[in-house]
Amino acid sequence: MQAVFTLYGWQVSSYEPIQQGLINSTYSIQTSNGNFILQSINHRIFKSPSAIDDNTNAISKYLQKNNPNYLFTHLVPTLNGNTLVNWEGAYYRAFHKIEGYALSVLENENQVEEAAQQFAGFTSTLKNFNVAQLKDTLPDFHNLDLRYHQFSEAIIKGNAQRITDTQDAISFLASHKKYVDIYNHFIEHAEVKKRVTHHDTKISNVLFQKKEGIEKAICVIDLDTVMAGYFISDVGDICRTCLCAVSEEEKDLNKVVVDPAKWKSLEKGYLHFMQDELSDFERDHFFYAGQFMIYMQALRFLSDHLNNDIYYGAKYEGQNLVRTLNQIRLLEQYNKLN
Ligand code: GN1
Ligand code: MG
Repeated sequence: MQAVFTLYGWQVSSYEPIQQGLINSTYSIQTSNGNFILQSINHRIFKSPSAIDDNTNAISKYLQKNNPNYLFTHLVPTLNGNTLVNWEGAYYRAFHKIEGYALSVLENENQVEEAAQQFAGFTSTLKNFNVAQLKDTLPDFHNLDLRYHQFSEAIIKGNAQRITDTQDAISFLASHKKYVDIYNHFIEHAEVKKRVTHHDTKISNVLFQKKEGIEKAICVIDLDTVMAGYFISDVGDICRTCLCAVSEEEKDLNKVVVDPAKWKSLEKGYLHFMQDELSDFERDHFFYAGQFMIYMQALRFLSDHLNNDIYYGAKYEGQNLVRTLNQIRLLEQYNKLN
């Protein structure tokens, strides 16, 4: 890693890994010229790191011109002016460290409203940015039709023992296929628009700051999956990760409970910036957004469990099944809001 530091011209005093996300590896770097975040991109998943780099730079350029006060994780170039580094087969990029903290679960409604507002603010700030300019960093990432197809394959070709052991979860997901039909109908509708979409609005991707006792969300991070997309992706992942006091890792399903007050705050926070943007048809799918994302995540976790954890990996045997059962429970609880 020392060689990478040299490319940036950093005199590093200390650095440590930070637990951020399931996919990339992230480090906090302290140097004599400031603090940085260095991240290596998981090249097995993101086949085109340069697409991520191009997207981040295109948005960065747009914001510097049109909205320079918007707090954004602009990329830091190397001494040679590159914002993407390929070193011994690994890809790195760096950001200035923004002071703040991320949360893995939210404790109160104010935090939910703040987080939802930040994600909505991101899309609405970029409403005049030409979304067609963005590259697909993960093609078909939130294509529910495809995710269902992958699940259908996993329940045939996957680990036979695991398939036998998860019949209840498999049946549950198969019996809720209507969410796929709604998705297919939704994306074909004339009133549905593609916008700059974050596609990973889980709660740990918002930074918070506390000033004079007041907690505020200050910016969104983790922009690898920013692509053209539908608002249901972003609203959905906020629902998935903000409404419940425990995360997707929780094994005790009795703790997976959805808080109706947090739902109200989410809606208020998101619509604060997006109310005028959404069409009536889109607005009618606000609640569906949560079903869409929780269901898709359950499909993805179970498919991965059946495929021997090739995508997400597992720190312990059955971790992706734990996540699946958690998400199924979350979906059941979420549906009680309606
Ligand atoms: C992954 O790596 P991370 O935590 O940012 C995944 C998301 C899932 C999430 C579940 C590229 O995000 O889609 O919602 O895990 N990202 C990718 O925790 O697959
Ligand atoms: Mg991510």
